Amino acid sequence: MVIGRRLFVDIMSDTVWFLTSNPGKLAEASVHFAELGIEVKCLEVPDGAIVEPQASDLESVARAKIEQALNHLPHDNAMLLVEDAGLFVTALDGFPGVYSSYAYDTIGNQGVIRLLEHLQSEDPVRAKRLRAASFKAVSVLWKNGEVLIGRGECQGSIASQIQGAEGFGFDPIFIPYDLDEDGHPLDPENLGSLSTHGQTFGEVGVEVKHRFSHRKRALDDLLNEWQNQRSQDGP
Ligand code: ITT
Repeated sequence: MVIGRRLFVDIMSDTVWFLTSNPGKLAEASVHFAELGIEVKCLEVPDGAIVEPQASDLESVARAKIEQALNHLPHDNAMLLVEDAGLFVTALDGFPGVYSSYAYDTIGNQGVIRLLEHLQSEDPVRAKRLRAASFKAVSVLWKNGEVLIGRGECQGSIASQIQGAEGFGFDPIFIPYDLDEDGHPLDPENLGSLSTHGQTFGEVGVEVKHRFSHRKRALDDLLNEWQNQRSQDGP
């Protein structure tokens, strides 16, 4: 569902404060909100002010961060955005998942590739299935005490080597599955109307990544959620 700018501005002020230490996430959220005429600013907090809990799901982490960040908003009507994301590799039972930051900082992209070294095939479709993974994101938006939650996923596979220097984090090892014209991911044996043609997110750049992105999907889901609530509440 496309949310029009007027409807969006109706619920939003023209600035969203994003609590993140990751400039790549900030840049991607900015692309999304710019389409709606909304500016995204980074919410600066003192060092150590936010403690990321060790939780078993992305939503709990994002909610805990919202609670802690509220005190740092510039004014009472400000809107706060928090997002927690991770890479879930099927053959590793979803690892690194909620441990993605830790895994990225310790074993890095090369380490993930090493963990999947034994999963190879001459057949490219089978190789993609063996190395299947998805990015998941949960976005939480706080506005005047109301909390909206959106979830997004991007399915794909892990490349056999690091490719590209665009983006951030696991982008250089993640190849998204093609999408059909409705934006749904296709099985790897099918060609879609939207494709990176085997390139990783690290090769295609932020604008192309955005069209597949778990981050964009989570934000779209959040806004749809808000609209559903509004229609249930009535005029
Ligand atoms: P925050 O301050 O917003 O928490 P972060 O970098 O810790 O920033 P996450 O916890 O959401 O962000 O992400 C966990 C890890 O997954 C981290 O190493 C990210 O670089 C990586 N990651 C998240 N989204 C990604 C994406 O879209 N592309 C590549 N890597 C991503």
